[in-house]
Amino acid sequence: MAGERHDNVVVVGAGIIGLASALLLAEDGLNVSIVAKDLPGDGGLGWASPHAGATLIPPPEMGNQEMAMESIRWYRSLAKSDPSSSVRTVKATEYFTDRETDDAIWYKEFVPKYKLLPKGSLPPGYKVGYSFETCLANPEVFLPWLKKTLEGLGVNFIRSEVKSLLEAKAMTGASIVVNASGLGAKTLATDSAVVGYRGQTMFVKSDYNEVRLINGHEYTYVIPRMFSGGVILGGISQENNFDGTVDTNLRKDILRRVNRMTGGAFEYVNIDTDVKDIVGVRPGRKGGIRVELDGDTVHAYGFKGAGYVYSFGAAAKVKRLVLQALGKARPKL
Ligand SMILES: Cc1cc2nc3c(=O)[nH]c(=O)nc-3n(C[C@H](O)[C@H](O)[C@H](O)COP(=O)(O)OP(=O)(O)OC[C@H]3O[C@@H](n4cnc5c(N)ncnc54)[C@H](O)[C@@H]3O)c2cc1C
Ligand SMILES: *[C@@H]1O[C@H](CO)[C@@H](O)[C@H](O)[C@H]1NC(C)=O
Ligand SMILES: CC(=O)N[C@H]1CO[C@H](CO)[C@@H](O)[C@@H]1O
Repeated sequence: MAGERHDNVVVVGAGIIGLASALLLAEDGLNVSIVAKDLPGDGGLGWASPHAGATLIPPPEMGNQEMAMESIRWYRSLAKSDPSSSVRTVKATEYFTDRETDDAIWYKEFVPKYKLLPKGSLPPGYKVGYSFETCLANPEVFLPWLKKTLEGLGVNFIRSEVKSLLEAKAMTGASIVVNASGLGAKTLATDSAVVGYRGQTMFVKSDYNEVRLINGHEYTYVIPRMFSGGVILGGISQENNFDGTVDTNLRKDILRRVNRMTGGAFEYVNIDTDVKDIVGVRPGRKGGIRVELDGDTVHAYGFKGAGYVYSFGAAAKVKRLVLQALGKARPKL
């Protein structure tokens, strides 16, 4: 253990990034508190994490590849050690309508069971498709599982909306603060590059048990939801739209796209009676993910549509930076 129990760290935010960071810090022996206005078990538009799919398909063009791989390895191991967390390995098929080859797909070398699909087998209009094995979680189970695990490690949860990171430090007597506030970073870190991307999906009953996704100018997916008897159908990404009301017209559009992708697997769905809508805003940042040490603050935000993909890799980096900051802060004997 590199940390010592008397080293106090406060994490602002109880989304997947704050929880993952808190877990790795607490496992390292640090005294961790979490201060957040939204906590596992809550819904609402104040945060993104409960509304996610949540599957681990890396954005093909984004950087931070080590971070994604480290995270996927962590989920893979949890899927084996504790299935009650809702984390599972799953077959995923990814399609593109706007690229000709899989040449630029960096993770084809990393993910197990990668297989390029013959062009002739693809749905009409699709140019590239491949399948591989990855992981998924049901946030409604996984976030409370993380909270319980953290409480078991002595992590203290405080429900509070703070006006500054300094306030969170003062509240807990912490020497280091982790900024994992998602869209809150816009005000807390006075970062005007923080941007919200509205998503809308729908839950439907189904025993469909694999992930399918179009990841290009069209954003369409099916993601199984463990322990719920159904799947999430999506989606959409609307920049700087914070509208929490359901756009009922989108249901029909999503269902049409999903049926095209799956060869009509969801034709039985009646959009007026069979769906439960989900709306959430993804916390993005122009310029990409920020995991950075800044004095006695470790920033960890800007994960947009891939917070689960990067979570435990980001948390590992947060931990390294916290230990680095503590090393600096410790008096030299
Ligand atoms: C429809 C949809 C589908 C998605 N699908 C996927 C997917 O399949 N795979 C994937 O990897 N990602 C997916 N995402 C993205 C993912 O949900 C986000 O990237 C992730 O949840 C971001 O986590 P976070 O911890 O940074 O922020 P959040 O989950 O937004 O958490 C922010 C935390 O900070 C707290 N906070 C903010 N301001 C303050 C303040 N002033 N004081 C105290 N607390 C504060 C909040 O209360 C909350 O606890 C999806 C998102 C949506 C909306
Ligand atoms: C952990 O930190 C809290 C303050 O957030 C403090 O009350 C508690 O005594 C600390 N525990 C240990 C073991 O140092
Ligand atoms: C307490 C603290 O260190 N807060 C910092 C959070 O991040 C912003 C932006 O980098 C800083 O301005 C704050 O000082």
